[in-house]
Amino acid sequence: MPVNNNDIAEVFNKIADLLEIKGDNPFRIRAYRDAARTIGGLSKDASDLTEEGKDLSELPGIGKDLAGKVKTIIQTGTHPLLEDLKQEIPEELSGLMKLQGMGPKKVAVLYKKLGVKTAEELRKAAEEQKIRDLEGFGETTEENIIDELERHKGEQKRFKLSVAEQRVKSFLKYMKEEKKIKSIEIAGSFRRRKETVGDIDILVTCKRGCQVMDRFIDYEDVEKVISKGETRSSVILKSGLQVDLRKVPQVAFGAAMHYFTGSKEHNIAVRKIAVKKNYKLNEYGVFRGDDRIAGKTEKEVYAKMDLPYFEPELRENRGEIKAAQKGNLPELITLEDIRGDLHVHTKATDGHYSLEDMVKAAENKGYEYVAVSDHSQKVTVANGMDAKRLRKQMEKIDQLQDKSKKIKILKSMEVDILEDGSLDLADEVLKELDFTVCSVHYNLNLSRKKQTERVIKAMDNPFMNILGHPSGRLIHERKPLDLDMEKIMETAAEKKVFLEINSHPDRLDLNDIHCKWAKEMGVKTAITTDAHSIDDLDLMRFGVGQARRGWLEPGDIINTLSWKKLKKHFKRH
Ligand code: DGT
Ligand code: CA
Ligand code: CA
Ligand code: ZN
Repeated sequence: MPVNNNDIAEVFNKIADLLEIKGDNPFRIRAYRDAARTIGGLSKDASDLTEEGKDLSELPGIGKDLAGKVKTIIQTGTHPLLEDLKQEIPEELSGLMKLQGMGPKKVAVLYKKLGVKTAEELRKAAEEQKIRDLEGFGETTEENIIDELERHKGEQKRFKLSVAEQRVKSFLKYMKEEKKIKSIEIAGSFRRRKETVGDIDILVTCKRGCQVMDRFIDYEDVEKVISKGETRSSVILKSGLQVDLRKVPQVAFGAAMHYFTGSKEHNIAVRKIAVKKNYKLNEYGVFRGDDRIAGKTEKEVYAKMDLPYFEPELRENRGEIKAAQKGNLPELITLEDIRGDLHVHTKATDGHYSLEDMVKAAENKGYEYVAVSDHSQKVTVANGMDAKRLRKQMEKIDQLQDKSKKIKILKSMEVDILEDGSLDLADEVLKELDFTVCSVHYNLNLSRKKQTERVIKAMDNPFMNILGHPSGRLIHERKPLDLDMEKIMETAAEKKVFLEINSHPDRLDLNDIHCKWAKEMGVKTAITTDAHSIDDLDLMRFGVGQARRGWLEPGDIINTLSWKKLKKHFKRH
């Protein structure tokens, strides 16, 4: 099967997990994690790159040794090192490490003392109160474990949009080689750009004699065929992702797209309108009696309901139908509206590329501006910048700006919000920047009252411009900070602080609901990538998707403005 970047990253992460449980050298573990991140973040498949003869050891964090390992993984789907480690340590333990509060040390103790390997065994041990007496644990830890397991129930089967996107890309490429397929489109939550997807729904129309279902189940990446029929088949890919394929006649393609794009709640709301008009609406079309009066395109289906076309991201039954009936549907932001990236890291802290490389890459994307926003000291990166190093970076930016005529390089920093709500650097140096992104990176477990006060206090500082990844959550990995978001947004509106929509597919923070709230509360947002590498600059599409799900229009997003206009918004003092 085609080994894609996520597969490779997964092997490296698993190696790192198992080494960590073993208590191996932290630098070695770090090297595997960095490699996983580099490969996982590439916009081209590593297997294609090697085929083209590119030397992978030129990638940041990938030396000769790791490049060799990548090759082995591409060829075999795994690596002997991982297989050896699995002999020593049950690989399921790496799954347990994903639970909040469960580090490698704890997992190792649970395994050694209680033989716990799986989530089920962990739950049992916690419920039988066997964990509280282990060294380094306690009653609270035991209760937290049960809460965590509850929280993860059901969600484990969902896939991050970015992961699904990679699988879908390879799959579509494969299917499109069949020339008798007329059209092939993705529906479901994937089309609605939901941050995680349960499965992938695909619709095809075919010319006569097309063996589309045979081709579908013959795909190399298929692990298991759940069902195969004339018009519908379902498979599970090796990654565990389910794909449903439906063959529909051309005349019903729009109706089927409408039905299978969902959401279910949106469909039900539209069907209610159909019923009122004495029509029948289903995946085959709109019917008056036995006559199909619409079905070829989604637009004509909606038109029969006296509704306009809805962008898929709006179809969540969150008021879109009422808004449309009043003629108030938003004109959603698109990727093309974005004029620059306001959150980019370089090698000076934890990025993988130099200032020059990142600026050049942003310029190649056609951006008007790019902001260099490396970390301040307090965050847990080893080499966060103090005032002296920041000033040095500003000098470097000035020099580079002299040579770069096409792009404006903005001086910024991702400044830590300290526990007491003060910022990690003094105003004297912050005021020399064009603007700041300020984020919470540690002390994540404060009470709602304290955490909210912390962020609000930070907004008092006139040099704070953007609140970085406001909720702090990591999808499937870390729950959001306990924050009174309404209060945060009220304050942000009042103080003219902007909220970030961080496009990283693990973050997507603000989430869709909060994006919509922000707009309703008069808060503007910045869609950024938080890029740590050149390829990360392409993550913008995920943030734009999230913003669209939150009904945001170009006017709601500050980095659709020219620098000349944007500049004024950053002057709070
Ligand atoms: P997912 O896969 O959980 O991320 O979410 P979806 O929205 O892709 O849901 P899925 O795959 O179960 O079904 C695809 C679409 O099919 C769904 O968005 C709407 C439509 N659909 C499924 N079941 C029903 C139903 O019972 N009633 C209606 N009206 N539509 C349904
Ligand atoms: Ca689905
Ligand atoms: Ca489905
Ligand atoms: Zn950052």
